[in-house]
Amino acid sequence: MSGPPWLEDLEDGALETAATRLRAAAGRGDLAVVAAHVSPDGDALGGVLALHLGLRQLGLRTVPTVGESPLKIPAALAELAGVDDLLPPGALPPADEVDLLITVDAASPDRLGRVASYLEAEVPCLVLDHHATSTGFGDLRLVAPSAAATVQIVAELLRVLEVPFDRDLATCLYAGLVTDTGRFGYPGTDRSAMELAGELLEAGVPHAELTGRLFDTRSLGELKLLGHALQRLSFDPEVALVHTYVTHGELTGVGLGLEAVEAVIDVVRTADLAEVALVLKPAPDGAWKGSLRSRGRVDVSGVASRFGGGGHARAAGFTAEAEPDEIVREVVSLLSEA
Ligand SMILES: [Mn+2]
Repeated sequence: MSGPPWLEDLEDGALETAATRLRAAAGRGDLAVVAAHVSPDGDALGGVLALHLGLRQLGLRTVPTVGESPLKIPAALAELAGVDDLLPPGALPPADEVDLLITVDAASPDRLGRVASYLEAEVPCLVLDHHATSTGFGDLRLVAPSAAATVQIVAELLRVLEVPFDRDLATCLYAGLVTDTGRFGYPGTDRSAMELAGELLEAGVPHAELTGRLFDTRSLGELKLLGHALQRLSFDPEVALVHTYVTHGELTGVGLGLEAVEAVIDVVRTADLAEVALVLKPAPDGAWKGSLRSRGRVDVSGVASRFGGGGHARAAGFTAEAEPDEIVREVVSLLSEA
């Protein structure tokens, strides 16, 4: 069997170079900070924790982190092995004590939050990612836009390093795989993703329990928030855009943080007539954050990038300093140009 097709995206020998460097770093007892993007999803967090668990076995000292504080881990991911080792940015070692920064699923330095300061301090950086919009930061890049999930790249790197997938490590990888493939429903899902899933199941991943927690479990607050968002759902037939927003008051009213809005877009985008879905949520400084989803005909990363954001063709995000109705008008106008 040949390797996964997305390996073609990597520069020749990059995987082996990364493995060689990590082995050498482990031999020296180096310290590596392993960082997910802020507001981590299953792919980012699962990838970070899998690297943390796996590279530790080689002898590398690893510090898993997310560059934001307070760190809010989605409840479904809170039981992954290694979660308790995550350090908040304020507790991270100073740059002169860190030998390597490893970033997971982050397309640009600003997605790293406070961890980006290591880049400014010129700490060597290994990038693992699958965003086509990756900005090109880092010294050694394992970036494969055709991979369905970053954890596939993590798994391949650990395989080259001959790190065995035990149940805990496999569960971290699986959490990323099942999240970023949309339970193996998104178009990026290919044989290589399915084969990795099979291998991880064989390693003992409790997949029914994990996917139940990830996809079929909501708090009452989340359901009430969904109610608010659906109450004001709007549809623009001209550009087949379904859109809504969630206010700060609604979030505090149900005792939830901004990360709870992620689940809203997953329901809103199921609208049958919609090609594109947009959900806005309040950003800290009076601005609004937009999440865009496309059924595939429209590349929403293009729309997001016009606001200074980014993402994938089918899922992208941005921040805008305008009122929700103005942002919607702008999105409609960008979509009608497309
Ligand atoms: Mn991802």
